[in-house]
Amino acid sequence: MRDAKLSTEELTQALAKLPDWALREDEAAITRSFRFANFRQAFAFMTECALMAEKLDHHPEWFNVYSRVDVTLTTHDSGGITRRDIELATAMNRASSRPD
Ligand code: H2B
Repeated sequence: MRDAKLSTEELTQALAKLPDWALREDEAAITRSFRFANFRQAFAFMTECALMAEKLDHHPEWFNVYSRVDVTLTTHDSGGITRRDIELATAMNRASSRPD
């Protein structure tokens, strides 16, 4: 079943709990740039997120250069932001703040 896109109010509430995430200009995705100390840490984060993404069956769009990981979350099947993006963003925040 396709998830419903979040309403403006639901989105505002969800983003209030994700202060490091921004709404993309077209309002169809949320974005965050993660910074790490080095490539090893950035890649460890990506590895953990990749496993989480498989479990959630929800996958990030991302771009990595050295210690930086730029993430875009959107639900392709729904053409916008759904609860799945909020769940994955929350899980990615947690993964980024875990010690090695
Ligand atoms: N990830 C994201 N970001 N959006 C989706 O709509 C999506 C996904 N759909 N991962 C899933 C996979 C779907 O294609 C499979 C068949 O469940």
